[in-house]
Amino acid sequence: MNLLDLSILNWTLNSSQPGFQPIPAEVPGDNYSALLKNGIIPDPNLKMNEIDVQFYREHDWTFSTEFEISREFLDKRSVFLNIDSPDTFAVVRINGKKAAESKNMFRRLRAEVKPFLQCGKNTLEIEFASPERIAKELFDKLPFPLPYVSDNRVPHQNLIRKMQCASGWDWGICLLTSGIAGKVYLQAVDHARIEHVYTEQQHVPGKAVLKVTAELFSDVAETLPLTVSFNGKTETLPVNCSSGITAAAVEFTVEDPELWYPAGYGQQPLYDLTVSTPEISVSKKIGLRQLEMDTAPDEIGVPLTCRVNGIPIFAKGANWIPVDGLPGNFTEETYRRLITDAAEANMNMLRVWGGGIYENDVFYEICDELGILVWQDFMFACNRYPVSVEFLDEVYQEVIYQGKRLRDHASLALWCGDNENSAYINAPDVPIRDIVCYERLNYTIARAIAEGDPTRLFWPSSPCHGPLDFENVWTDDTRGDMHIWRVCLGGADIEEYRKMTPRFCSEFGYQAFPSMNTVNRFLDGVPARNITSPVFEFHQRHQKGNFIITQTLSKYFRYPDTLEHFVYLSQVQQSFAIKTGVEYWRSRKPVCMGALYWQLNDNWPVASWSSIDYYGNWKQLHYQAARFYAPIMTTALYREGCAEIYVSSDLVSDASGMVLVRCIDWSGNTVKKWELPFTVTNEKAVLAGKLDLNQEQFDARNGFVHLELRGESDGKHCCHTNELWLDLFKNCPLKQAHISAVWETDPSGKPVLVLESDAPAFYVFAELNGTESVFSDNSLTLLPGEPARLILRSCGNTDPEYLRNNLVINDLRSSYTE
Ligand code: BMA
Repeated sequence: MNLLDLSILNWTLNSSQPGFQPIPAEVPGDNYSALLKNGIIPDPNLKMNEIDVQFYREHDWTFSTEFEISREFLDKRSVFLNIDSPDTFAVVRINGKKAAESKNMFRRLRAEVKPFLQCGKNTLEIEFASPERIAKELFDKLPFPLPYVSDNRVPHQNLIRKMQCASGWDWGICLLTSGIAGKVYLQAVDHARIEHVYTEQQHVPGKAVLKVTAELFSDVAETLPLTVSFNGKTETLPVNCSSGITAAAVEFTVEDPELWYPAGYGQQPLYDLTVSTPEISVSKKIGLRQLEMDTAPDEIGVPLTCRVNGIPIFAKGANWIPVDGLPGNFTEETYRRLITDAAEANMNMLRVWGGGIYENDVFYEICDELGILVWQDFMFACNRYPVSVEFLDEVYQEVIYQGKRLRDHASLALWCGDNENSAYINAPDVPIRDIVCYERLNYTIARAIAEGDPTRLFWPSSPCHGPLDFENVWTDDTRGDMHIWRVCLGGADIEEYRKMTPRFCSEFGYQAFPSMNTVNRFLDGVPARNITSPVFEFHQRHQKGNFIITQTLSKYFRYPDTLEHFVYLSQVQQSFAIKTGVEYWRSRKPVCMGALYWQLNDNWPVASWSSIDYYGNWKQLHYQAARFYAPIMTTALYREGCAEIYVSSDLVSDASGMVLVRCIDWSGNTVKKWELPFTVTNEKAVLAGKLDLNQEQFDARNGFVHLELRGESDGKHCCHTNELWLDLFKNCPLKQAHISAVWETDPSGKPVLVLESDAPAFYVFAELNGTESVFSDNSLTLLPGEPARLILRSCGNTDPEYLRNNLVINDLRSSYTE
């Protein structure tokens, strides 16, 4: 045994806080998770408990453990300590002596520690200095002040390499944790160790060549055999290591490779790769594909189109933030649940946003497996950053490390310099020094990633138009990627989304409350029934968040009559807003080739832009996303009394069929219908027809328009349904529907909810009171005589009586009184 996994040991946590008694802790894990588990602090996610736990961040924290070392282990030539993601200012002591240190959560600590070890019992202490104190010390030494984003509750976190949203964000809890977020082990070797394994792919028709590079570290000159296995072939080569890093490479040719595709475009075959020295082995799964981001200027400006194996991909997805306020809760189970939820909503891309973390390996492994492309930001967000030689060197090392760590993931589509930093330097009052500083940092990142992963596009910033092109990024929709915040935060109407066609929209969002179950959980017994009560406002982190929700509600909807309906309607509104943007941009394909809404998930229970709340409930938006991101979609635009019907397809093969367009009155009778034939390719959306509703004297007083697409592609049936509203929701004389709900069981034993309505009912939403639940479909339009069957996909309680007694069904008309 030459590997000692330190995470399986018993660890103790101590603090510089006077009188603190050591407690058991977990590694990987963090101080707050340990305090919570030991009953010392209340759950910071509930009520306003977050306030009471803040002072812990002022202290230093020491994780310690003891372990036995055998003579055989110690007799090896080298013993190195590995700590992935030490968070953040760590000093490692072995048997009381300082053995290593680290100051960057985004790097791996690796250090030779043999001189500090002894045969038999050893002690290991990892002491983390208060990130608040260190940031303040760094600030005091700055040659000129650097402002930080106002959402950060702890100042100067832009000066340290720690998850930026740990100090709070406009959706985030502030928990400035200390701990270890990744693997911790000791490894003893007689020969060189493997530092990195990475690959590069070359494709010609019918053939792929994979170059595998291993970087070995040795403290002496030596020769050792390196064995590389790929696709059933094994090569062994002698490597002449010099002292330090030596790179060795070997190539494999794969005839007729099974290519990897993003979800919706093909399968995700993964080939096994193993690289071994006689002592250490590294395994990876490799997806063979040709991926490029097309940014070649065109007649409009600059596109940003992802092509995989030559196929242009319309990127459909959302922004990803850290899954929890506590790194101790970054579990594989949560990653799998959320990425599967993304895939189930027909997404094919997630953007790992720059205020969080370079995600854990398992995140990218699941994305490879499910075909979810990753837009990877470097971890800089909404801030100005230092440009001292020391800071830039730290960044340089971080970027190379992350490049080499992540580049083999088939899902990884591009690297992006930061989130919105470039947009911040473009304000009219920004000093020239800030611009120079920004460009220095951005250039450092660009140079480092060219070394760590030269195989992908480096996109300087999100949003930007391209290298050194940051002008008018909020308004110019002809070049590169955009963040569109003038709807929601800027107060513009939802229809504003249709006044722009971004080439790629990497952020746009709308706020909503989390589900009532989540609200009840965070209230935790507080008898608040009002969104302006302190505890509600506490679980809203954007200054104008609740104001925007209520203001827009009164613009578009009849004001809801209860708290439950308020929460419900906020989700209807959110889903309507995002649907409006996405459907319009898809109808403009290929001018627009990507829509990633802000944001997929939450890191605590909060009102936010997310489509899945902290406890896993899908908001209406997530169910609607499955529809507006469907592989083939029909949508309608209402202009000057006419309905323009579009079809947009991301199916690889051409599709054809017809769209049945019906004018339906508020009682559910079809008063007029058309059948519009269409043929559509993956290349371009089409207009299937333009219908003059004025001529039919049909408007919102009479009813609404229903679209039903039926077609065929590659011998397979495809379908999609949608509606067109002819006025604001509040101006439509909806009929009160009676919705019947019956529970049945499907052949596999899963509960199925059958819903039927006697009049058109909109945004029909089923939930279970008291338990998180996810259905196969939800947020429905029910037409009389057309029942819907919803499979209960997951729920903490499936007891038939519980299901019967706790079903809550809302629909648009029931959310208000006349
Ligand atoms: C975007 C993001 C985040 C922020 C969100 C909502 O710009 O990059 O910084 O949380 O807006 O305001």
